[in-house]
Amino acid sequence: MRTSVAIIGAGPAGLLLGHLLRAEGIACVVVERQTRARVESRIRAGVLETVTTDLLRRLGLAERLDAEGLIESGFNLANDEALIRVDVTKLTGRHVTVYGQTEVTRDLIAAAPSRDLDIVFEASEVALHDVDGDAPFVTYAKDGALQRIDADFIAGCDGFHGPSRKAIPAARVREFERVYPFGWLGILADVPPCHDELIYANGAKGFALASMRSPTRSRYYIQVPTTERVEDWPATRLWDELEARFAPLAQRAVVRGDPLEISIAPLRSYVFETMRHGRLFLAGDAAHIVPPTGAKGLNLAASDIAYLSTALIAHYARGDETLLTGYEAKALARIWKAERFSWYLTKLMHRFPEDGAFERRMQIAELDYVAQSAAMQTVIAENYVGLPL
Ligand code: RFL
Ligand code: PHB
Repeated sequence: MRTSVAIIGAGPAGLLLGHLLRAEGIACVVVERQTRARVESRIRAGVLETVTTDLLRRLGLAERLDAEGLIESGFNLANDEALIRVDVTKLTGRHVTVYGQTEVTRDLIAAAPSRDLDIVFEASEVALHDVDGDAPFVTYAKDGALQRIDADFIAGCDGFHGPSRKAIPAARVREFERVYPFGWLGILADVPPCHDELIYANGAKGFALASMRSPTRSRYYIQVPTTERVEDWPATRLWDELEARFAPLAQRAVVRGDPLEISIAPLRSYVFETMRHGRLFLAGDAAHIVPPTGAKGLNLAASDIAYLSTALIAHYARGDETLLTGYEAKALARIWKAERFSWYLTKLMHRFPEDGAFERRMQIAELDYVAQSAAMQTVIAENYVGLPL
């Protein structure tokens, strides 16, 4: 089979790119390792910047987002029992939207047939070939048969563990990484949230986050050592912990319910330079990871795709190569700023096992400063709503 752009991965990055290209009549195919059900049931991000919602709106795929998404005009940082509200709309004129990544993915997959976007699920042994030549191609196995897609370009949107990044020779690459000494233990449950806006709390027992998906669905996280296992955390233990953390901070009591999911996610900062090798372009988690503090991961995938789709469209519409040539520099400039903000907020809001009394006093002083300074709050707010494209 022959196409213009072979897209590897049906996460938010690959699906958005596929839709944006098809909207301009550019041929493309998305190749995904997992089943559709698996892709649609992954529970991840919850907070969307306008960069992300604007893309969905431009595609005419924001109907459910507009009906169900919660407009958030502020969020809270807590230092022990003191709540600091950051009024992002007052400070920036903008807002974020609470709408789960799961729902974004479902909306994009549901719309694929009517937009003539071909998604191949359950493709195994996906491999990239000749990415630095003139005729790159992708192979995969499906239902026992080997398939081949010849393309002008390959978009590696296959997340942190996919094969695309590995197709770039090590000699051309620089990697930057920080692994944090803790993870986030998360719970999702159909219970009303304890607060109308998110609370990122730095308490004596570490970080905790009260978030939500809707007025009837809550999402909570607590910081746990990387050695911890989900089996160590029956729901009752986790609810006890969340109640202790949020009772002094929240507008309402923490309501308990059967967990829809309990999981542990490790925290990492990671950037892979380069994002282009020949006719292969990387986007999203395939090229970078942020710790979830600040909710930048999905939104960075969306901004990469905003740049990459514009560049590919300019190539096909006008033979203009300048945006493709400039893709990496443009994407990395925004990525590094999101890396900085996620790292900053992670350091400010977590208890690091190696930290002593001095580092804790630094956190207290900084949070106290944030509480008193409109300038500091503006810096945090403009990063939280997302820096301009
Ligand atoms: P994804 O979503 O990982 O999608 C990549 C897709 O590629 C597929 N794939 C392959 N396909 C074909 N062949 C192969 N060999 C393949 N290998 C992998 C995968 O099955 C998948 O469908 O990357 P993308 O599109 O770049 O999107 C990035 C976001 O998903 C990610 O940044 C965020 O979810 C990160 N993240 C969070 N971000 C936030 O902003 N807020 C959060 O609360 C938040 N929570 C999370 C997260 C990521 C998590 N991970 C990665 C485990 C919680 C978790 C648990
Ligand atoms: C979530 O609701 O899952 C969420 C919200 C904010 C974050 C991370 C995760 O910073």
